[in-house]
Amino acid sequence: MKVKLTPEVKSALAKKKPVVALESTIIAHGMPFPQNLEMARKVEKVIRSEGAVPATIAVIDGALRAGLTDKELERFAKEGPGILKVSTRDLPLVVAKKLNGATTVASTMRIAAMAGIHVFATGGIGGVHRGAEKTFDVSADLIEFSKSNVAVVTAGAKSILDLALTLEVLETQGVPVVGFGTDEFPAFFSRQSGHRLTLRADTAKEVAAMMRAKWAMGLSGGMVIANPIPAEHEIPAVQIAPYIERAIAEANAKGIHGKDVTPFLLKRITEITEGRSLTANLQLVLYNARIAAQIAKEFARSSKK
Ligand code: PSU
Ligand code: MN
Repeated sequence: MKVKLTPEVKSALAKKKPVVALESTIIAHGMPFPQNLEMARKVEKVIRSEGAVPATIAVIDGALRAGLTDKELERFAKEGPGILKVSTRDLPLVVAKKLNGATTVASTMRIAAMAGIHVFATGGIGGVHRGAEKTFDVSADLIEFSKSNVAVVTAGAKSILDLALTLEVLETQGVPVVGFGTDEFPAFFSRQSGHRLTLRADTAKEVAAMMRAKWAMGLSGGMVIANPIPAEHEIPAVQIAPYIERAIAEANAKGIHGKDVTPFLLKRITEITEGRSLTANLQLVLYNARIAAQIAKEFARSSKK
């Protein structure tokens, strides 16, 4: 099956120019309107300003798509949760029934890899939820990291997750988690989590070299490029922790489960912090997009050799 590309993305890939994939669940389910639309547009702008081509990924009328028009971005932002949240499990349904779907990190990685895009910028990745020893709630994002050859630039993961277990699952699957300018796994809103990393890169060039080395030896699967939120925008862990605890307690009390857990927690944290978390979220996504564009440029340069 082919991914439907916009002429811009198609031409960039044919000429081996840098392309950065973006997900659409963050637009439809990760942020409220109109901040989600502002984020989607700004992220594309940042990637262009760095000299790379943005390719937002989604399923539209059953077609796997890389590159959306501004009208399509607007539609996903406005319809929000009215659009299906589509992880890898859900791809067959939306394709067969010719539906629209907002892709998560997992399904975005898969479609990006099918299109030949190897760098992807997002906010936070899914992971092992707290209490997973009882609920078995482990995001399909982690499973896809063992399959698709895509480097994902993320501000780590929100502490709605059990970060220690998330890192263990990634390690088991042989997924490199590379601290970008850090020795610690960042916790999304906060630069620090207390979880040490063993891999570190300080430049985009170093990341591109690791990507090349990994795939050259047939070690298939993705990489996590853990890029801490800029210091001026961070919300220290001690401040955000009680809000996260409260949101998780509410989710448990309401019996929220399955694919609704993550969107529910994201929404409640935004409400509880009266939008402060949303500002931090926007800033870290923009910064991830910038670093992803730089990595895509270095990776494209090395593939031309
Ligand atoms: N974490 C965030 N923001 C997000 C998501 C996760 O901080 O928008 C979204 C991403 O699309 C991610 C998905 O792939 O939630 C994970 O959902 P689940 O936990 O149901 O696998
Ligand atoms: Mn889940």
